[in-house]
Amino acid sequence: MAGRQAVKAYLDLVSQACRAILIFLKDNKIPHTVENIAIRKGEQKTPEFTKLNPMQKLPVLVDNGFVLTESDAILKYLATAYNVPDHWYPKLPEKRARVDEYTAWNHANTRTHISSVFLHEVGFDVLLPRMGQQTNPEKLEKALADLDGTLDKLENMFLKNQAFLCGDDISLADLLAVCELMQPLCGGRDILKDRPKLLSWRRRVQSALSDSFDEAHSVVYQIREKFTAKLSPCSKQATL
Ligand SMILES: N[C@@H](CCC(=O)N[C@@H](CS)C(=O)NCC(=O)O)C(=O)O
Repeated sequence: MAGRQAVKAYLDLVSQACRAILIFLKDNKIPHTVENIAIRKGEQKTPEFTKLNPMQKLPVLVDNGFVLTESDAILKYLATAYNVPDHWYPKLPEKRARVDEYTAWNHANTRTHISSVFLHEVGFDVLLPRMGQQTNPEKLEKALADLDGTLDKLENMFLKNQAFLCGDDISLADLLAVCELMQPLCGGRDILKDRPKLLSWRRRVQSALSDSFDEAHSVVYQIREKFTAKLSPCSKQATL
């Protein structure tokens, strides 16, 4: 848009929600700059960042002085304020409502259970030691069982026999979901490996997003390498 400044996104790509924002910006060629805020260093708690977002959380978007938090709101704002293809957040009320239906459900279901798996497998020890909690195998088992129920619903209630979660084309629902479902890969865990239907869906989403998907997830692949190398007995011998 003529005369409009590039939007500024405050992100840490370890966060699933932040990756979704970056992919959306890149895929839709929305002019943007990224301010990296490292959660593991507590940079979201500095006085300067707290002024921007008193909740001390990422992501945050600033567009011409308009400050917005919450990934769901940010994605819907960008899809509405910028000229992006309609499939992301369709204007037709019923189609739009399907996307809203998933994104409302996402927070208390996919996101909650994925975060729990990630934190109890990798997050507390490797990335967030300053939170003072430790990974807990029992809590991990419980989180995995809860996640299994969520994946059943994702498959049977949302995806059904469609190509994408809300129909024939990719939408914000797929973007938020796929970034969540990639998170346990940080610990070397592919939670979709025994779910062929969801695996095919992920492949479709990945190819619809092309390079922006892998660029945003490169940090996940790096953490996975470090984490699995740490667990492997061969790598232990190699470092002895
Ligand atoms: N509902 C918010 C969640 C925000 C959130 O919890 N962000 C995490 C990263 S995924 C964060 O900034 N955590 C830092 C902290 O809790 O100190 C959204 O979707 O944007």
